[in-house]
Amino acid sequence: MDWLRDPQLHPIAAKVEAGERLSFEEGLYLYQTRDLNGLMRLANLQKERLHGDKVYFVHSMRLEFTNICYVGCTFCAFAARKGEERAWDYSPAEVVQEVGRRYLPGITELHMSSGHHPNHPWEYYPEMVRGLRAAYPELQIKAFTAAEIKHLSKIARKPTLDVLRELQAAGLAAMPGGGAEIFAERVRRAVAKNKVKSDEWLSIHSEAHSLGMRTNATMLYGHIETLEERLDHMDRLRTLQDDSLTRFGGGFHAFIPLAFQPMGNTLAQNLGKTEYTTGLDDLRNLAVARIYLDNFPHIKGYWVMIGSELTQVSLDWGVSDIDGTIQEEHIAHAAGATSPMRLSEEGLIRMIQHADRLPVLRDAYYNELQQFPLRTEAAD
Ligand code: V47
Repeated sequence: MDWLRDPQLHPIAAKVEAGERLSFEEGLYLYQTRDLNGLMRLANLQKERLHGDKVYFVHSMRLEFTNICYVGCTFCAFAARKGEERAWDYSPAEVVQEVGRRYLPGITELHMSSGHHPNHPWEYYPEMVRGLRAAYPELQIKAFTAAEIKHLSKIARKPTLDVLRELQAAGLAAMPGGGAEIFAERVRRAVAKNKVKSDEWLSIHSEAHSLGMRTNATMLYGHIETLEERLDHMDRLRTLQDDSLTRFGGGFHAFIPLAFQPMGNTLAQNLGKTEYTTGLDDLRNLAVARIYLDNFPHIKGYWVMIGSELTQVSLDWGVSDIDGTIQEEHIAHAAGATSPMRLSEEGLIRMIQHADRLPVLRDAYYNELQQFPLRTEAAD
């Protein structure tokens, strides 16, 4: 451990090397240490213990079937009111058409998350999933955040567990991790007061896990939250993941920190904030997550929000998954994301190879579909 410059990291490093769990205070210290190189190496140790040189990506398509939303989260620049010129709202048949417009052979994951539309009847949702499964049986549908599931349960006047069961029967494969924001109630009240509560978000994921569905978890950081609140968020997820692993044999696939995009939303305006998160804040956050969330298979570096260059660097900071090709994305781009709308499969492979890692194409269930070689001397 002579590579650690911060002596206070020594007991923490000893635990990481022994595969032991960190306490809350130890996790918090990872946010405070100035030995960033030491932090990076600890996160990489943990990542390599789980996955060796492998880095996963997916050939994917994103679709937001409506941006109409009545919730009013202050960080959101995506939502529109009904009747606004920039509002869109696809019928189930139009959703199938839109998928057709964006379709490329080889895409396996269809990731959908959208606004809380005030008027669609409950039947709209299972009909959409069934229509997609019939038209594109090769697509695995990862859709509906826990916030949307809560919204559907109100519309359907059914418990969230029944909503999940019926969507699963219609063909829903997995749930994305959106809508988590920050669980700490102080922050949630300020940024997402009309949306699913923290305990509800967690219990809906627990219900999905009980049905054998795998889900993801996100954390929206870089606005008004403290470092304790970031770690508290991860701590609640670690506890739920323990429970799901014990009771259902599986739970979350990936944790995805979402860097706050500061354009076109009232939260940024009220804070007078125009800066994006800094690169080292993004990297530190990923590293802390990799070390603290010892029961999560993957930490995802989300190139849409932190850019593809930093995502490539993040492969040394604990990241083992870089999401996918995406095709078209509107939530982050509405809020000022400067990344491209899509990346090619070749681009993702090259990004991983040039970090001297092994690219692995996965599907929405994290089945390994194909491995690509490590970079050779001759590769560009
Ligand atoms: O739920 C909204 C967030 C989420 C902003 O599960 C913002 O694999 C930053 O959940 N700045 C949607 N974030 C995206 C999402 C996601 C992304 C990638 C992978 C997965 C997965 C899930 O985006 C929303 C909200 O938390 N968001 N506005 C903003 N201004």
